[in-house]
Amino acid sequence: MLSTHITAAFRQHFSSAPVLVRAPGRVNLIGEHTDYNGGFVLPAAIDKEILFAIALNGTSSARLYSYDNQEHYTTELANVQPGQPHWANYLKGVVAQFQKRGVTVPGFDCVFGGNVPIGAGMSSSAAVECGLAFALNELLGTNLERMDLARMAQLAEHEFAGVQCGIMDQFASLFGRPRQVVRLDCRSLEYEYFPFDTQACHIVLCNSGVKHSLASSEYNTRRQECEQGVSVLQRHYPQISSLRDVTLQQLAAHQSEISEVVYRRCRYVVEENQRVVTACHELVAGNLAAFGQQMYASHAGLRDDYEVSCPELDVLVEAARPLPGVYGARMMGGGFGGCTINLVVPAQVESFVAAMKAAYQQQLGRELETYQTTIVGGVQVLEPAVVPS
Ligand code: GAF
Repeated sequence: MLSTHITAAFRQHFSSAPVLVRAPGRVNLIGEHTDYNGGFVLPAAIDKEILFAIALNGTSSARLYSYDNQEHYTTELANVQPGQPHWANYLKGVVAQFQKRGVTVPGFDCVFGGNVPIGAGMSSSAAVECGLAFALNELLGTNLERMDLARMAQLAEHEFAGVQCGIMDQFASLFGRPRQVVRLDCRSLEYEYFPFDTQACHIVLCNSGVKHSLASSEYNTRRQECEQGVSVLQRHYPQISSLRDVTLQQLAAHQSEISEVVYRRCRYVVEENQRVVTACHELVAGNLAAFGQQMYASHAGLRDDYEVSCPELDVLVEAARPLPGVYGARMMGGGFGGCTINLVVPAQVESFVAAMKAAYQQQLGRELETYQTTIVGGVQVLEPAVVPS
């Protein structure tokens, strides 16, 4: 069991009894690239997780150990800075957020590791950030609210990983509830849970195995393009603060003032927000087929207008579409690789997985990894595993 391994590794590398914290990755059913546009998302925390064992160490350093990389990293807490791309940046970024809030972070030891696949669009980085933020909050007794921790984890990603992400991933990791998806209004930060029974409708992720190195820079570019669109529209509609406020009619009325690319980016976001709202109605009505149609439309927008898909993801969505028992499929997360998310009738999951693996092999000569996920609760403290000494 993962908790036994992480606790044992902590015992091996450090002393004292650690606090154990579990932080999940996430799926997002619909609402992609809407979070940083003040819009809606519909994520859930999943049974892929990062575990942390953490304890104060009486020094002035954070002594970190990545179980998955079998690698140590030590940083002086008086001088926490982002460095070259490295796993420690996500952790240092969180420490820096506590310090920015005036919290003195004393020396601590931390072992972390898990099974959220990296670069697969399941938010392994948010799980790392949220896990440490939650663990430090416990350890230091800072009593910060979960939403504060989500914001701090998001800022860690901005300032120490260089990705100007929205708040969806950190929110999902911290606010997940078993067997429920959650619609978040990313502007007001109000949220509503909706039941989602993964016994009745399976969530199957198909990992393209692709991770394009341009993903972070293209992500930041998309964000800037959306902001450009907003600034043009604000000249006409001063009340607009984000694409969330824009209608397709307003956008169309000022198309000539916006570059063709920026126009398409904005159109996608405006339509995607509407799709989340519609999809939630379908979910409440129990109409998964109609929900799935919104997913296909989301993928088309991400591919054609937002241009964050890639050939491998497109192959996976098109391969899924005609298969029996598939309600819907789309790329998930930031894009340029990672996974597609597929909603599949339970009785058809086995044949779905076999057909998808065959199609991916046949069309692209690549092995396909798939995961059936269940929806779990958000970040929590676990009972430390009992490890024989
Ligand atoms: C990444 C980001 F981290 C999220 O904030 C979100 O924008 C997502 O891409 C796209 O919906 O996961």
